[in-house]
Amino acid sequence: MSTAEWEHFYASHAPPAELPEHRQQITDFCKHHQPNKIVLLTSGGTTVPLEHNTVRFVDNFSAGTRGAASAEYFLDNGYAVIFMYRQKSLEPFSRHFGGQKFLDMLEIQEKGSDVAINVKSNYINTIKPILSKYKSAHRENKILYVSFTTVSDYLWLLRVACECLTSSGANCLLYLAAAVSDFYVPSNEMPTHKMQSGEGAPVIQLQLVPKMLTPLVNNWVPRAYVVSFKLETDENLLISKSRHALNKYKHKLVIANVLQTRRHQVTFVTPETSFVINLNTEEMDSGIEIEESIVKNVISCHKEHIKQLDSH
Ligand code: 9Z3
Repeated sequence: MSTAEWEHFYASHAPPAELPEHRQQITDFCKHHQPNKIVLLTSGGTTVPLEHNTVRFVDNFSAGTRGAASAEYFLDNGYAVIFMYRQKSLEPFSRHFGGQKFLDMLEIQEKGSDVAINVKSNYINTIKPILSKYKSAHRENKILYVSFTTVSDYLWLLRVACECLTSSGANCLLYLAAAVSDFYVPSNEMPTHKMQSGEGAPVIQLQLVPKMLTPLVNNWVPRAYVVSFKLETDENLLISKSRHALNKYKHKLVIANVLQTRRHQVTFVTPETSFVINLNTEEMDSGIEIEESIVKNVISCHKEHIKQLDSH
């Protein structure tokens, strides 16, 4: 993908209205945390609108579980976290209480006209550690939430976040777990208004989204440690495609996973090696999450990267 194609994408897609505000927030956050380690973590899927006044869009499966869980483990390990996530996808901490779970944890106690709502005693030990981590991350300004919805919002926000992070140099880690659409409908080919069924079945021509990793690795954050994720449904393609990505984009680590087994198995692929991280049934049943090991291993790779850059 040439630079021209890449720039063409930005030139033909208006930035999201909130971008200047996000730029300010990210700049302030980076300044506040310098010279400590900081991770830009992307999470959740992107949409591809089919109309400018969007009624319909193409989406993908990602709920943002990987990203939201990983953010908590980065915080546990002392990183400041820029959590760049798909609006309404899972968020760190609150992910534990989604759907009816939270309501099930509460009980109403009434004594005359006094009403109290309490956490059921058998849930206190579950809620307390999560709540204390949430409170301290917020009190210490350790996490910044910035959201996107469409693939073009995502690409704008990613570039701006990288621009703000350049000054963090090797202390910056990029953990690109979002499931970003490979295809989109170019802005100038989209109808303004809702497509009308009376006009017959629409023929929609999708185009390739330019790969952002080339400018990101080479120009935007050249000293950062960049980790991308590779998702396949055919296990036979997983390692070869990850190696291909490393060769093409020249970053340091691809975490490869298969859709069906992603909760309990991933493969770390570096230019020289590859190794598998696995959870067994017992570990899964006891509530251990694979993101804990993923983050631990990524952090030790990042440490090594900083050491190498410092010695040059
Ligand atoms: C991943 O592979 C993530 O691990 C998942 C996590 C999206 C599978 P969930 O959100 O799932 O926990 O449900 N993310 C990257 C997927 C991706 O689109 N990668 C591109 C590719 O495979 C490269 S950027 O080509």
